[in-house]
Amino acid sequence: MIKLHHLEFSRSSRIIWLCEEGGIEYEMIRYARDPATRRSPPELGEIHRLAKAPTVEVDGHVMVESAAIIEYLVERHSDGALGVPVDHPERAKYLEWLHFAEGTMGMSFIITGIAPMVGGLPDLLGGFLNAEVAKLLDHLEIELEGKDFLVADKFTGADINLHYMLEGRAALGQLDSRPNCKRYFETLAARPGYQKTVELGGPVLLPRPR
Ligand SMILES: N[C@@H](CCC(=O)N[C@@H](CS)C(=O)NCC(=O)O)C(=O)O
Repeated sequence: MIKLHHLEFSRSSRIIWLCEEGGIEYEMIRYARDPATRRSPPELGEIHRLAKAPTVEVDGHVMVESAAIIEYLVERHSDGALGVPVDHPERAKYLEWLHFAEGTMGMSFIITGIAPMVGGLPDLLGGFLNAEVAKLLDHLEIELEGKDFLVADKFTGADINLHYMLEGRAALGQLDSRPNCKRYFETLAARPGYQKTVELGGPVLLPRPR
């Protein structure tokens, strides 16, 4: 049985969602964020020195890094339905999107998502990162034209990984001018698996200060 270390308001919601939709049995251990620093608590650091969420104990390993965890659990602990087989014509595209969320998207999306909560960004850096976010969302908007899912005409782990990155964008109203991104975000959020995730793990985003 997999042990999922879940931090409230965090990326580890992705793994709840994956397990719920992929029929993967898991035990969840919950952690609260430090109310002042918003960091993970020291107890999570006892499981893995980075104290990051998600952290998963599986097959004798302690794994961090959402995309790696998704790939491993889909291949080793499910029937593979949430992945794309190695010989599928869209396998390369699946891997690209699975890793895109934390790779190319991660830095600008996370920093501009946190910025309003910590007093904003200096103009030069804000300008650079906001332009980057706009470019990446425009790219996604084109990719999603006429599609319900990123790849292979089905819901996959790549959708789960990317959806987390859109949570902050939706909260900032940045999907409103991008109909394909908005439709995609809302359609995935309406899935029973996502609803169950929020029910079990709580809201995905930290509440925003008023
Ligand atoms: N690239 C990693 C990022 C992991 C990460 O930064 N997780 C955040 C939660 S969203 C975290 O653990 N923050 C608490 C902390 O670092 O103290 C992944 O995709 O799993």
